[in-house]
Amino acid sequence: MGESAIGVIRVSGPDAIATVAPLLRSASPLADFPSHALRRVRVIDPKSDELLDDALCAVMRAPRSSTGEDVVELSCHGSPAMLRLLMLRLVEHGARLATPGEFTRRAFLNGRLDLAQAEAVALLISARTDRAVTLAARALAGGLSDQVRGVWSALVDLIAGLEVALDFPEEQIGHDCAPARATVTRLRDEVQRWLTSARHGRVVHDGLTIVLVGAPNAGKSSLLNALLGHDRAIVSSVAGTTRDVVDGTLVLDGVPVRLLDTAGIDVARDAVEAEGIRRSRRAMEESDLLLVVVDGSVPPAVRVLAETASRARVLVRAKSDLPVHRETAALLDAVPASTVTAGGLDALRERLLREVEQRAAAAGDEGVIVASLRQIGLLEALHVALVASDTALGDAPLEAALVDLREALAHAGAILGVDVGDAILDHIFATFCLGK
Ligand SMILES: Nc1nc2c(ncn2[C@@H]2O[C@H](COP(=O)(O)OP(=O)(O)O)[C@@H](O)[C@H]2O)c(=O)[nH]1
Ligand SMILES: [Mg+2]
Repeated sequence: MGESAIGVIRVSGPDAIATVAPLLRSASPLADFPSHALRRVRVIDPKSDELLDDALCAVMRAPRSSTGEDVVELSCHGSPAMLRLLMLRLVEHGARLATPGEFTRRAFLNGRLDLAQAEAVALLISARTDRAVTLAARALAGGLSDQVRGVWSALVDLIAGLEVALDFPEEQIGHDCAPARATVTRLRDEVQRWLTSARHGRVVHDGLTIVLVGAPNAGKSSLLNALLGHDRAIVSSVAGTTRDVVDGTLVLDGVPVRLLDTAGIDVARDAVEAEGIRRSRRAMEESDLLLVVVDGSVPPAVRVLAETASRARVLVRAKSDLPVHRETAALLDAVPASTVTAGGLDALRERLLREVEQRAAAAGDEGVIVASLRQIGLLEALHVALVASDTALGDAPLEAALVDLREALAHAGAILGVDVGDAILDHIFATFCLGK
């Protein structure tokens, strides 16, 4: 809590109106307020009858509220002391503090949002770039839910059909696995596509970490400053100037990219430098991409090149304004750049942009979805179950395929937060009226 223009207190539950009413003085009683309309109220301390604030109040009646319950929202002035006093009085009148995420949880339990949408609320709040906001807003509007619900109902149809074929063989319904298998193959490929795009979406939301590595004095700190557009790291001709990890963030193609400057990974000359090098190595391990900086005016840093060879990396031949050393010039895939003349910096930014696109897909890509880690885990499990169902429908007995299909259904249902047992039964009895 901090000082702000407005501080909103939200009370939700069947007794919300009765709980808030004793704190308000208004032209008509709170219980008579029309739903979804703002009214000016005076807020008082019911203990002392002292005036506390001049505020706006809205009543949103169940079930047409964000939680599906009666909700009262007070927009007060943003004084932490006054808001704390109001909260205290509300608790004395029967309210309790909400647990983290409780409003969204109630919205889910009361059927206002499915689980995928409820999780999108958290993604929207934590989005750091325009692009991450767009993806989360799409998920909140039900983008992922609609897609998963499509798979879910296709699976219910399939399972229901196959169950009936198994349970009532005398009805001569029979079963031909070929159409069922074609459907499962289609679903499997569809889920595979979502997984790819959800992984892209995750990168858009979480961002990427790029670590600058290279020998001392190679020009790493100068490059960090040039890429960030301001002096973040200290640049000096004294090797070993940068001892701790320094970072800055830039946005490439709507993706937050964290750039880390390190001490480098050369042999340490003292204890502090050794610690710096240890931190550089840890940063390298946790990064998505290495920006390997090689001083073009001296023989190549063999050690650095060897140590980073197996990692995703972009090579930069720094100090390209100076005469190139013969051996370093042989590093053909290195992007030449100079922080003195700014030559090559645009090409380097372009190159980084392509690396980001590879991991996050290009901005404006309609297909990208953002999902929580839980949802990605479930999509992976759903995909595995669909692959198994697909194989089982090809050669295993129908019972075996049904086990895999039910598992797939459970994973799809878990994404949406649906209880699947009853749904299948409902569907069987609704669409297959066998009169038995
Ligand atoms: N000529 C030239 N000198 C550079 C360039 N970039 C950095 N330097 C110099 O190289 C030295 C080391 O730079 P620094 O960024 O501190 O390297 P670091 O140790 O890898 O972080 C400093 O004296 C810089 O002024 C460049 O593009 N051209
Ligand atoms: Mg440095």
